[in-house]
Amino acid sequence: MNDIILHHYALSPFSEKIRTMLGYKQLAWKSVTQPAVMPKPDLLPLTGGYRKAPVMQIGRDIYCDTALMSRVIERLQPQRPLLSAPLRASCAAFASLEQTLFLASIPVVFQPAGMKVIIKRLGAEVFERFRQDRAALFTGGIAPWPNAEFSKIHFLPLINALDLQLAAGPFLLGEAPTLADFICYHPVWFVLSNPGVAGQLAAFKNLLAWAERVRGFGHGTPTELDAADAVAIARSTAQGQPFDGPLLEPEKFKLGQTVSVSATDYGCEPVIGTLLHASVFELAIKRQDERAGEIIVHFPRQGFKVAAV
Ligand SMILES: N[C@@H](CCC(=O)N[C@@H](CS)C(=O)NCC(=O)O)C(=O)O
Repeated sequence: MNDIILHHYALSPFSEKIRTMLGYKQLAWKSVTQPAVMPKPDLLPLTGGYRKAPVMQIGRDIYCDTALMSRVIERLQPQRPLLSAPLRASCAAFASLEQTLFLASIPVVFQPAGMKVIIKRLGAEVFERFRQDRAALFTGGIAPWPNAEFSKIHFLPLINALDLQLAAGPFLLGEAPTLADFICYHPVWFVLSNPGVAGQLAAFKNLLAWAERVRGFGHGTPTELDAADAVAIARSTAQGQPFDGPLLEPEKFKLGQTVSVSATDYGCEPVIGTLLHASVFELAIKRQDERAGEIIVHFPRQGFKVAAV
């Protein structure tokens, strides 16, 4: 099975980044709704511990982090390119802004008026679990839990810069969308999709028109898939996906060695397996899971660390 399977949940901004990219690429995909908080009993057998959303699956290959998913989507559907060579560094520059913009959007949404909407959507009990879950998510990594002060000094100045740049053209880097648009869209979507706080972006007319354009790409053609069926698909797929980029053995680690790979920012649960590939783009490890069978888990090289086990 070579279908794209996206493990995600409706409220997740990074998931919206990938859903919208799948829309722009006009792709069909399978949609698995995962919990917004731990435990995630049908996700962890696939990832081996990585718990963030979204996660992309193709057969027994599991892709963690939207930076890597974007590259895979571009490989699977090269038409309507998002990463053309002359704009690579510009997209990389936007990628380095992504976390600041995303983290700065959180306190905006979690102001009392926005929180009211979220509590209504999640229910008070899940919301309380959500709060505790997110406090745990931000322990052990280098990214601090974003507070109102962080948001104040970053969110509106960045939004204002995007708005000014969007006066020059329909998309951030010109006439056609690029990865930069999807990188910046999801934190804006997070605020705009919450009626309690959406009005705070009302003055940014170019940004609003652009967000409407990106929203118009839709989500492609998703079909619901049960989480347990996704695990069964992994188990029954023998064929693997290609690795991304030429081998570039990390200094201290040899292919075939048992390693742990973990994010460095937040949600840093280590995933342990045998190192299969290491390039400038990705780290891939093989692991064996009781339910899912032999799984290949892929991580971007940037933002992840490898340690010997
Ligand atoms: N760098 C990651 C960030 C993903 C991320 O922060 N996702 C949030 C949801 S939007 C998350 O995982 N929150 C905790 C959870 O859903 O369990 C990526 O690009 O995929």
